[in-house]
Amino acid sequence: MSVRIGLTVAGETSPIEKLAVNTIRTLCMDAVQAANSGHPGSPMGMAPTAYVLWQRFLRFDPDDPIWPNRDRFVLSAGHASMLLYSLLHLTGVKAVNRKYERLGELSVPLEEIKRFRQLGSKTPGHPEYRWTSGVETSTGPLGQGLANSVGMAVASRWLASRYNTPDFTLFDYDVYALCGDGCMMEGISNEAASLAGHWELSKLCWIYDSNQITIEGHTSLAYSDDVATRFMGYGWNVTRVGDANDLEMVERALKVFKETRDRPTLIIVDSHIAWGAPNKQDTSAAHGEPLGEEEIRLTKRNYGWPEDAKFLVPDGVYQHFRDGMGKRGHELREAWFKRFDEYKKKSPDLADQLTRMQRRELPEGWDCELPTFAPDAKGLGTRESSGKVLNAFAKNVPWVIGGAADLAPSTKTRLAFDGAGDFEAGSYGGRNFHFGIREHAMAAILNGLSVSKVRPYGSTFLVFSDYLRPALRLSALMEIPTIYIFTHDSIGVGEDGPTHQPVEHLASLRAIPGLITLRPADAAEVVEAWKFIMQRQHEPVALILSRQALPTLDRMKYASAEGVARGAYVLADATGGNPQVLLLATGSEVSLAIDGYEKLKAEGIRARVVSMPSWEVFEYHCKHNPSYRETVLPSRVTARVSIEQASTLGWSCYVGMDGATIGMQTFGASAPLKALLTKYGFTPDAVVAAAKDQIRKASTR
Ligand SMILES: Cc1ncc(C[n+]2csc(CCOP(=O)(O)OP(=O)(O)O)c2C)c(N)n1
Ligand SMILES: [Mg+2]
Repeated sequence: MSVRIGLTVAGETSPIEKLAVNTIRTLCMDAVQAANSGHPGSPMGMAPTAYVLWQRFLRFDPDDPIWPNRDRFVLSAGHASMLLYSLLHLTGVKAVNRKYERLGELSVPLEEIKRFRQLGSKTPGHPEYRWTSGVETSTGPLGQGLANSVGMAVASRWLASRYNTPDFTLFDYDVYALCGDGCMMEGISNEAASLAGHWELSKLCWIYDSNQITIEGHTSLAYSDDVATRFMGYGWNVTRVGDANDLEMVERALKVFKETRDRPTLIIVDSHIAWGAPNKQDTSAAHGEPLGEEEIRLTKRNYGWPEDAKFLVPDGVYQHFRDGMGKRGHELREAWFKRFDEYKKKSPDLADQLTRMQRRELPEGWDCELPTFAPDAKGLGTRESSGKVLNAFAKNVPWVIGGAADLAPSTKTRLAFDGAGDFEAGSYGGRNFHFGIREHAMAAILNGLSVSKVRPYGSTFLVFSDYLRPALRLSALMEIPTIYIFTHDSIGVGEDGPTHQPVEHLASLRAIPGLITLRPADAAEVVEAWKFIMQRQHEPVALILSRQALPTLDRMKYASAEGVARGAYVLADATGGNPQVLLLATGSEVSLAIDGYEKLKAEGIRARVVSMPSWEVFEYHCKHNPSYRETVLPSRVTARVSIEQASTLGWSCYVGMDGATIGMQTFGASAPLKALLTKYGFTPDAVVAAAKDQIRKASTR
């Protein structure tokens, strides 16, 4: 086949390269047209850049897309998903299943490109982690991928620092992220870039598709940043490719990245959206809709492509990718595994850690040093007990790493044992991270760490979970076990007032599918909560902790905290197990429920206290043990009271439409906690009154 104009190249470009680039372009155009939905413009503009990166640089073995030392490619501009799918297809990336087993079949066969955006296809609208092998992280919400890539680049450094030995370099992978104007505008990318610069993450390269077009039109509508200067200010190395079609210029820029050892690199690529489309190039019309049959024909004519051919992969193109990226990746992977075999012999302990980490398994005896807490009426904040528990097991799980958005002294998340250290520029083995006041980037970086198979946690006040919610949502969507520690979990914060008192946050976190929220009641429940969390392989958890001290309950008198693993359990029961009223509570309100229970008991009223640290875990447990719900919440007992210092949204599910909910209907206020508890009705007397009222009403139902 003859190629008339494939690329306006300055240097010599072989016909097969032009053919390969235009195959990427035309697959994208055809798939979007067939789906009658999608984003053709950016893939058409960036195909040459992506081609050079994949074919000439990326160290990626298509036969093993989860090889630990592979370079990562993140498509932060997730709407350009067809670009990634085309690359996965043309390079022959193979599928792995959920158990990390290699299946031998293509991750994205041509039929799946033809089924772009259809139900159940491997080519959903935006790239989805754990669904399409070779997709390193789910992207689409702009900016997230960029911040994820920082997490991956952190992991590259951290793993190198911890696991490379003088004889063996196991980790030295690079992380590339491709982004557009949208990613650049989003706040999260600014936070993430700032951290990447601060940490001097030289293994990180962002490639900016500067086509100056977004949905509403030219970027000048809303954007006049001098991006290069901005990134230089962050401490990045900035380089520019003045013509996205110039393969050699792209190569030179990537070489500059490879040679830069002390800072991350931003490559600004001046590109044209929908390059080659005679009527749509450089217009926002090419951003998010099919080009149209006629425009596609004209564009293909421009490319020297058969005008009516669809989903055409010309002879030689697959082979070309096999000879380039495929061969390079395969050889590197083989050599790596050979090296790893030797490494296993010399450093069996470290090798064992890496193997477990990859499979999300825990070391033997990881929990052997967990503390126990004696009954104590004064007790301690669950943030305090959590800090102790975290330190006790993190010692034995070397890849548990994390930090806070400048709140570690308050969230109690610092790892304080010998050798924990701080992650810093040039000292990359530390386990404590200082994310600064950047909650959103913190969470997305945690996700980048999670997909790199270390076990990360991050912390802030519960009220600021809103600042990172988009990334937390993606943890759940990606089914990765990122751990969020949210302290200062209610009006219990007291004097800091309503700006710092979460109200609606619990309800809104519970609304995220797949996220486990856990709000332990005392130190014993904290221990059990952490045991549960650490065994998660695919679910993120929001651990909700109090600032204020909570009594450590006497577990000889009340039930064992092991019930946490069932999400809800009977903590204190009526004599004979025949309650008149159920008191349901979580976290700091469980001891209040107990106080109410004791008062009721003294009056001869039979109450049951159900501690309910996790709705999600309870639901999951009941699904698999259907009788358990009835054991805990007998349906014949309709007198029910829920007690939680938060929005009552959702509690009717457990107390019924006629049940009582003691919670927050408004924002809180600034005052000492005692005054707030009285003002908002969190007193034993209020619990007793509600319980009696419920019993009375139930008798008339
Ligand atoms: C956080 C977020 N906000 C909004 C959107 C919707 N959206 C998708 S693409 C896009 C414009 C992106 O422009 P650019 O990155 O320049 O992509 P291009 O048009 O060049 O392909 C917007 C607003 C989104 N995906 N994520
Ligand atoms: Mg753009």
